[in-house]
Amino acid sequence: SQNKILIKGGKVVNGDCSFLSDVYIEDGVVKDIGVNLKPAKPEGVRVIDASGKLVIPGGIDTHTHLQFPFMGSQSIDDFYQGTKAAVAGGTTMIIDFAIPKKGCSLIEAYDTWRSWADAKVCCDYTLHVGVTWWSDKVKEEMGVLAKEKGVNSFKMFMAYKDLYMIHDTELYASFSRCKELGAIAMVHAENGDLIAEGAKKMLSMGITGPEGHEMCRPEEVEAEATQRAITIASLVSCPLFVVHVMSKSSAKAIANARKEGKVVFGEPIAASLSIDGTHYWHKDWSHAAAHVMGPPLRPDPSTPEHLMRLLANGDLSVTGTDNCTFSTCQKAIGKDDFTKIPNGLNGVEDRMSVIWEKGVHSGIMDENRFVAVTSTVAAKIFNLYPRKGRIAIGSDADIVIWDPEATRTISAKTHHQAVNINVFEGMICHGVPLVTISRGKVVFEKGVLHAVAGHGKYIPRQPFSDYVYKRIHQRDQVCQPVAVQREPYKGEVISIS
Ligand code: DUC
Ligand code: ZN
Ligand code: ZN
Ligand code: ZN
Repeated sequence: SQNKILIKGGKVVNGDCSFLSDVYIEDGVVKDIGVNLKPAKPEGVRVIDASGKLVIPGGIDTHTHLQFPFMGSQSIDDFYQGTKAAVAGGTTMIIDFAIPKKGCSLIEAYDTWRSWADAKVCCDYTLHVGVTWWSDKVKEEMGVLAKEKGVNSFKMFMAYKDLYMIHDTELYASFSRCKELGAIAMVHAENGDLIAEGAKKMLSMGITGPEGHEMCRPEEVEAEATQRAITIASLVSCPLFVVHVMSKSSAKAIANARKEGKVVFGEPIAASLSIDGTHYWHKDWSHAAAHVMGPPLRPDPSTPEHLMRLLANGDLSVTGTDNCTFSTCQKAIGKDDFTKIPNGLNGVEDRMSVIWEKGVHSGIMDENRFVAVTSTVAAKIFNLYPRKGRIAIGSDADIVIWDPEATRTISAKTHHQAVNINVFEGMICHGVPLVTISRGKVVFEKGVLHAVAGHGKYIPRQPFSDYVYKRIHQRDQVCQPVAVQREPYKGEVISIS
């Protein structure tokens, strides 16, 4: 099959600049960039005309849960369906989460997720690993994962009591360990104790529908946990990544921390940037339930545009989706009790178009910031750059030919995902992927998928020094605290027992 491709006449758009140029690809890698490129041996070279179009680094979705066993179900888009949908939408890399149950081995979770994903993925992927409990063994396993398995990001849950939640002591220990290993700490920032109390209260008031899901955990519950995570990370000087930023108040905590020079990154998701939480009050239960995710979308209708503006100005850094899809019949376990509805919604296919429409077409950000927030900054934070996240000589040929003016209407009837509902249903988006190239192969073209299970590869990542995280964040060095040198106390010690 085709391993030499010449993309002619397009505008190359990177996270920091755009220029008219051809791009020549061979054996999965960008070999040359320049005007009027002529391959030395033109035979066997496929030429793709990109005139009038943008040539962008493939999207990196920093947050998916494919075939995730969760809340008595398993998310319905598996690593094949999910990555097939990804490439149809212009995303060429996903970062999923290997999440052990409390008391279980992190390395076993990592191996399990690898065994699910490796044979199925249609594009490259890598894994964050969850820290859902704490012990010496967990600490040691984090070291093995970082040093031998290419994992430089660990996710801690401040919610999902009894299932994944850890408390401040364990957060402090796990953040310290991340710091030691040159890894980044990620948090699901919501106060799980307060959610449990709020849920009990809603149910006791007879509120059992999806609206209870939002009302039991208003945005201050997200903001409080976000602020607490920032405080803990700051005490141990660990870089922090706040996943799925859903609210103005959580975003504000992140923006403030960044202004103080703290290394904190915020990840709004496709859904929080484009739709609001009023759907939880929809009369059709299946419609309302389709939007149930943790943390919830916010009812304040000005939230999506607000988050988009913060993303444009650099207060927020990257975009994921939290793609974790459950069909209506899976969600229906919770038809009489919102606390049992499996949490999660779609996005892996639609993120790029949704952000183009709501971010670029609407005039909030330019094409370079679009590439930065959909690909480049993620590649930098997770140490994949410039292999990923940039069109440059030597980079992986994960490339999308993007039509900024064409439109498509998002619908569950035409999407490539397994799930039966699409939370972006009916949204008309400017910005359409025409051709998606993964590892130098055309995997999607003019609406037709050529994706092959197992084509993608696991991409290991190396730890970073502090300095690099600081550079990414443009942070100055902070002073290390030092103990006061003093005479030991020799007097009497009185204690009561
Ligand atoms: N939130 C979701 O909605 N789904 C998966 C896990 C999570 O934190
Ligand atoms: Zn989460
Ligand atoms: Zn609705
Ligand atoms: Zn998630």
